[in-house]
Parts: sequence; C-alpha cells; structure tokens
Amino acid sequence: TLKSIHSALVSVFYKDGLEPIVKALHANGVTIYSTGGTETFIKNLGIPVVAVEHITDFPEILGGRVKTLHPKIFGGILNRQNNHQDGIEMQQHNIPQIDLVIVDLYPFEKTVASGASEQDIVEKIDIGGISLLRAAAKNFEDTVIVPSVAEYDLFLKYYLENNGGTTLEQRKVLAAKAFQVSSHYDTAIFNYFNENETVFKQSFSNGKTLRYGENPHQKGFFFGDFEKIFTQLHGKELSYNNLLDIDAAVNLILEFKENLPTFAILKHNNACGLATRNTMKQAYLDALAGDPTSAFGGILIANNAIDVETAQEINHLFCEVVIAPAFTDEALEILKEKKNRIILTLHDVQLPQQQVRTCLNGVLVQDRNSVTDTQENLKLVTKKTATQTEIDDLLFASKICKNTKSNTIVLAKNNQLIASGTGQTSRVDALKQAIEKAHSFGFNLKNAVMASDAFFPFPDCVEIAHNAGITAVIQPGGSIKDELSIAYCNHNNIAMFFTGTRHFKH
Ligand code: 93A
Repeated sequence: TLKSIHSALVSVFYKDGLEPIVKALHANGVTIYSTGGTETFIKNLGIPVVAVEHITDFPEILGGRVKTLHPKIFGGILNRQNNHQDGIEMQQHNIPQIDLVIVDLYPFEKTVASGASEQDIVEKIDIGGISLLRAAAKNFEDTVIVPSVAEYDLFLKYYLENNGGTTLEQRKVLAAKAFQVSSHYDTAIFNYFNENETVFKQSFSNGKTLRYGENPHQKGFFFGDFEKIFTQLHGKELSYNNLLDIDAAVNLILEFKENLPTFAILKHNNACGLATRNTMKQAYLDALAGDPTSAFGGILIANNAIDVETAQEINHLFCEVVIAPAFTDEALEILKEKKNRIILTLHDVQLPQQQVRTCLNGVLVQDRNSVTDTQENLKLVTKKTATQTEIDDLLFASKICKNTKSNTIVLAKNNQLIASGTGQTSRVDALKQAIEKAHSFGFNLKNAVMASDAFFPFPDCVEIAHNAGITAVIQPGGSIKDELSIAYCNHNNIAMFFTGTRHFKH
C-alpha cells in the first residue's frame, strides 16, 4: 500500500508554507504541475514547474474562473491504477498521471468576514479547487490529497518517513480531512446564501407557521398532524404556547381516562387544579377551587363529555382553551359565546411513544414516561399503613406529580388537587410552595397526602409535611438517607409508600 509520488498538482491560495514541500518534492524528482499564481511562486523559488495549460492545451479563462476544470486534469487524478480500461483510456487521451494534489481553497469565509461586496464574495466560491480536492480524496487508493495549508506538516511527516511515498492509511486520513474541509466550506457558503433563512423557511414549509414562537420576537412553526388528535370547533388560531399547554393537558388527562368525571385546569404546562367527582360540573368546580387565581386564562380539559351544566360554570371564567372528548350541543353553544375561546374535541388516539427536543447542536430523544403508579406497585415502608381513601389519593397525586415540572410536590385530598409546588430547584421549596398555596386558598391539610416526583435526600420534607397535617406519602425511594425519612414517619404516625419509579419532568 506504500506508494511513491512521481507527479504533483499544486494550486494554493496562500503560498506561505509551500516552500519546504515543493523543495522536498523537487529533491525526489517529482514533476510539479501548477496554476497561475502558484506556478509563478514556485518558479521564483528556482524550482522547475509545469503550467497546467501544458496538460490541458487550454488557457485559463473567464478571469481565472476556469483553470483546472479539464478532463485531462481530472483524468490524471481520478484514474484507478489497478483498472485496465482506465489505463487504456489514459494512453488514448494522453493523460498524465497525477499522484499528489495540494490545494488551498479561495478564502470564502475570510472574504465574507471582511465585509466585502457580494460580487467579491461570490468570486471567492472555489469551484476548481474544491473539485480537485474531492476528486483526489475520492481516489485515495492511488492519489494523495493535501486539502489545506493546515495539513502541510502532516503530509511532510508522512512523505519523509516513507522516503517519498505514503501508505494507504495515511492517504485515507488525508481524504477524511479533505471531506471535512469541503463540507465545512460548503456549509459556510450555504450559511451565506441562507442569510435570511430562506432555506430554513422553505424546508419548514410543510410545518404550520405560527403567529410567533414563545414570544412575539421569536419565529415559530409546528410540525405535526394536529387534526389527527383534535377537531377545532371554535376560537382563534392556536399559538405556540397554546400548543405546549395542550400537549401537557392531554398527557395529564390521559392518566385519568378511565376515571369518574375528571376536570383539569393548567397554566404554563402545569396543573393548577384537578378533581375527580361524580359529575363533570362538580369536577370542574373543585378543580377551579384548587387555585382560582391561576385558572384565569388557563387551559381546561375534561376526561369525558362536557355538558350544559359544566359549560355554564366554565363560561364565568376567562380561559384560553377548552378540551374534551365531546360536548353536548347546548354546552357547545354556551362555550362559543366567547369569540376567541378555543374549543377542541380530543380524539381517541395514541400519542407518539418517543419524545424529541433540541439539545445543544442536536436533539435528545427519549421514550415517553408510560409508567403510571398503581396500588400493586406500592411498597409500604412504614409501620403505619394508609386507609384505602388515602391510597386512592396517593395514586391520584402521583399521576399529577408525573405530569408536573420537576421538582414537584403534589398535595391532594379526596381526589382533589389541593396544591402543588412546581419547577422548583429544591424539593423543600416545592413543598413549602405547595403548603403556602394550599393555606392561601383556605385548605386544611389535615389528612391530606403528598406525592414527590423523586426521592427525599433528607428527612426535612416528611417533617415539614407532618407539621402541615399530611398523613400519607408516596415517593420513589432510593436515597441513601431513606432510613431517616422512614424513621421520622414511624415516629410521627405517617404512612409512606415507595414506588421505585422516578417521575422527573424537566
Ligand atoms: O476559480 S476556480 O474555481 N476555477 C478553477 O478551475 C480553479 N482551479 C484551482 N479556482 C480554481 N483553483 C483555485 O485557485 C485553488 O483552489 C486555489 O485556491 C487557487 C490558486 O490559484 P493560483 O495558483 O492562480 O494562485
């Protein structure tokens, strides 16, 4: 695989650093072909050099736009030396072999950065040089490519250690670097042409253009089949934030699909009210009671049809979106009274099992959190056990907890969300926030239950919860200090269950 170099084509923009290479080539008797400026440079070093025009029998034309773009040049680079037919054609057309290509492309990025005119920038889009580079890299079995000034030293090292040749592995390393150069170069050109995000907009044209993104100064698009999941019955166009809230609302209500009438109110992707009752109207009223302040402008979702009694109650509230699997005709008529109110029927469909979000310069993909805690999964870790009502409340709270931004603490009682701490940087803060909220809306936390999305690293949370009146706790467990929380519960007559499943949501 060691191949000697007998001929070279040198065409470089920056001539600096070229001298040692051409001297080494010359010392080994290598025939050097070159283009205009490079040819002059080499000649001035006192080294013999052959102009490419001598091969092509064609002058450089169009002010240098076409110098090396010729079949005799590319034939010399691309021919396969172990291919009989290639050899015949080389002879037929009198094509000289080219074993080594050294290029340094027109400095496109530098020209853009210098603030040059568009005309100057466009002239700096290298065509011939990048073609030489790609051709030589493609034929790495036989041809050596030195794709930029940055690789001169590496090439010289290879060349000298092999007494005027290169190994296949070395040629492949240089080929890889060549394609790195060419892809970077074309990306820079793309970015220049795409300055106004023309291509971004076009390739996103199958997405729905939203009025704006999270804020009015941000562009926004939605890619997805909204109509597959919903039918919009009424109201204004959906916004970026509406879509995010709707996503959170649907994920949450699906946890309660099989339950008695359940109603949830969300703000900023988190539940601020949720209740399960015998009638939808009562479920709505008790969801609202959870936090009537936050409910203003909220996203409302029901697990079953919304009837006229419920619609009459909802109508007193200013809300952005109302979602339900169905609406009675009368209910719909009432809800439609507000012109902008978005009303959606939720179809019975499965959401994708994978979730995607951007991360740095790529994307993160994960499976949906499809685990819902059930009574069978509960592991009692305290001496005291809970009543069935408390267990029902724990599972109820856990479903809300799973669908709330971490760190989360959810407090519940009698199938009603009493209060939650959402998106806090510490679990203690989440708990304090929940307790304070509960008190501010007049709730008594005696016999309420607590759910935590992740384990308690210290016994402080159970202590604070106990002081507030909480009697049962559900959490994943798994902290090295679990025993401290368990001991505290045992001393204070609290029932605690471990689920073994963490429910982070970031
Ligand atoms: O304008 S080009 O795209 N047309 C060509 O055929 C061509 N061949 C080599 N530019 C071309 N080159 C580039 O010219 C090389 O990539 C190098 O940057 C430069 C060297 O030109 P000179 O030897 O005349 O200074």
